[in-house]
Amino acid sequence: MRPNRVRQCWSQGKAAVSGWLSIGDSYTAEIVGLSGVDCVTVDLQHAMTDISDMIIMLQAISATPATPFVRVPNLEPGVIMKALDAGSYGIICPLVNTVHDAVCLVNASSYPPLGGRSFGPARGLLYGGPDYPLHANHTIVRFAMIETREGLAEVEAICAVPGLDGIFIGPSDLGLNLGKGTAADPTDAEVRSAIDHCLSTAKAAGKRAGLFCPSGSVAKGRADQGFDFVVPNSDVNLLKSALAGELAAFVGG
Ligand code: 3PY
Ligand code: MG
Repeated sequence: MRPNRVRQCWSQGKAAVSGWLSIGDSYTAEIVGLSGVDCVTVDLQHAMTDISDMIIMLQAISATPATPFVRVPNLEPGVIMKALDAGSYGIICPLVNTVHDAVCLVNASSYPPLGGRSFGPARGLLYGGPDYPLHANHTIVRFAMIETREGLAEVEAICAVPGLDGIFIGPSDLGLNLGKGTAADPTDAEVRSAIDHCLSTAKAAGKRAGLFCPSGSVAKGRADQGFDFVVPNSDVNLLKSALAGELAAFVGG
């Protein structure tokens, strides 16, 4: 089976860097996949994307060295299985608040005996290779998103769920749930200590930790701190900030 570059980074002791696609388009997916990132995550939760967009985006990512991941819209087994059948090598599942949620995530993303994923790997076979069914369970990466008070309170038990590879922190939702608004101020002491607590809990359980970052420099700091999977912002945010910078230069110049 084609290897998962995220796991390859981890076996070399490095953090994996993922692009983040909010624009439902194959050309953008190809550009981000060729940018030098290890992974590209197609966002189905907040992005303007649907399942048909996801399939052509995964096809475009296949033409690049980056490994494709999908952030599913919710903890719905049918969508998780469809993303995997379409060739995603990783599932990032939002709003995992309980051990039961984490067990459902592992169950939907793993073939028996580990879980209850239904057989029909479709594009997974084309992207992964004919031995996909034999190796899918230990090649795919499963991240449970910790981004609520409930999830934070349960993080230790969630990290102990067998088959779960790690947790992925959503700083905006976490900040919102901690009463800090949506700005996800990275300097806020409570948010910072919640993020540090998630990281140390994941590490103590032998699990991986990832998070969404506002920039490459924040992502580098988080990787140095011990995070295993970092996202240096999304296509949409990067496009907006690059264009704002160019317009400011135009107006200023
Ligand atoms: C959050 O910050 O809440 C996220 O879900 C990041 O993608
Ligand atoms: Mg979120």
